[in-house]
Amino acid sequence: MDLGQGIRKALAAITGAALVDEKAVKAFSKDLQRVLISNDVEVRLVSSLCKKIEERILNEKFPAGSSVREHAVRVVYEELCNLMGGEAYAPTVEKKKILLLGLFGSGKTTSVAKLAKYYQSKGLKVAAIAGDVHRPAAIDQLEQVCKSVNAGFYSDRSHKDAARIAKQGLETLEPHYDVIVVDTAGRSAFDSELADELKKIDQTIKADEKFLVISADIGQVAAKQARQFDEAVGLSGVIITKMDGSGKGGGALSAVAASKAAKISFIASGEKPDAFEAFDAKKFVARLCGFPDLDALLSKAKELSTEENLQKAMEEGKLDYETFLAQMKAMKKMGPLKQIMQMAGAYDLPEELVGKSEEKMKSFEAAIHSMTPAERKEPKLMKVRSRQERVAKGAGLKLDDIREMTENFDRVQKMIKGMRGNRGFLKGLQKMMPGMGMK
Ligand SMILES: Nc1nc2c(ncn2[C@@H]2O[C@H](COP(=O)(O)OP(=O)(O)OP(=O)(O)O)[C@@H](O)[C@H]2O)c(=O)[nH]1
Ligand SMILES: [Mg+2]
Repeated sequence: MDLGQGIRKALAAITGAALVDEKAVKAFSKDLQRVLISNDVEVRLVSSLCKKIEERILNEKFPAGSSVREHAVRVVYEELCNLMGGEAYAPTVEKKKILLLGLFGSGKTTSVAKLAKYYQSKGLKVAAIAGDVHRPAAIDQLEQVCKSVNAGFYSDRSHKDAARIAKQGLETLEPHYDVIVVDTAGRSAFDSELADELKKIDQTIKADEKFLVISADIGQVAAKQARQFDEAVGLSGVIITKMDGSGKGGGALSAVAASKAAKISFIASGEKPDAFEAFDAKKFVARLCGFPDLDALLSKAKELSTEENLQKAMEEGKLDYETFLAQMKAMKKMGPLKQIMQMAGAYDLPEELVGKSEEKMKSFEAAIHSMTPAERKEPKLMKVRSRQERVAKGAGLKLDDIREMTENFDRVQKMIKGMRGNRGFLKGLQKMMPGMGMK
């Protein structure tokens, strides 16, 4: 089971219980243990976490005016945040040299594109140097990656001295670019040869950031890797990739956090360059628990779309047919809709709602254009059969199409309301997520 799904299911023992008593808390704790262990979180971390959660829920005083349910959820949320590393990483936006390290196939080269997009979105110019000299194909791969995101690229296929290439690359690129990422060769296991090569590159280029790239699917072993690389070259952060495909992401994150070798800087949850974000344990856990991360959603929406209506609808938690249309259009533009919805905390969204085809969108659009301004503003009106018939006729559609649209509308509206309606839960999160517009 997906970690978030498991946690939300376990949480139901508390949020859905008639009485949050010792029995309910113990039942929750047991479920949570099972979920975390199946996500490869280290057993000792799990048992101390669960003990602490039980202890705090049952014994800690909570503010008057809040319910024991809210208190319990807050405790779970806080303790999971601690497990996943606590503080958020805020990458500095300035000129810098980044060295990427990691074992074979961990996602280094792919992460170059992601980092490039990330820093480009902050207004910096990014280029990469091909420091993986052992495989010619690796140089081609990086060149392609750079092209795909409009990043600068440097390689030298005439020799295999990675440190020298990195140095020459820097001299060539530094006058023209702000952020320079050096991709390096992986190895199947950490050894002294790899450590020496990385040390040499690092001494030559004097990297400002050294990111170890780790695939989430190694789970808790990530801690050992982080320690080894940190001892060898000194890490400034860890990038955990493949959070999407792995059932061990929680294990990897918590192990790296517990190792104290380095902070988790970024997480990647897909192959595409934009499936990447600076790691913030609070946001991550909020999402796992099913709290909407409207903040991330809004900033993503802002980045990708100028549809102000969408933001307004999200901010106000209110939807009419105009905002609905704008929202659907914006979502199409944003690409992988599911990911966006997941960012909004709507993890378990029915597929048919998120995967609307272009054709369907067009017919919805035609229908909305056939509505009167009053109908657009007052969605209730569209429940009336005679209105549905008129709109269907006007838009050249069947009555069923209109029904489908109104049903979809209701679901999206319900979802937005749900995301914002749970004020009890959200009160405590307000401070953490400014910009949610909660009162
Ligand atoms: N699903 C998923 N796949 C990823 C992610 N990051 C990387 N991959 C895939 O993992 C594979 C290896 O990625 P690379 O970036 O080539 O890894 P590398 O560390 O450069 O590998 P070497 O250079 O061989 O050491 C590729 O097929 C990527 O598309 C991710 O976050 N999610
Ligand atoms: Mg590579």
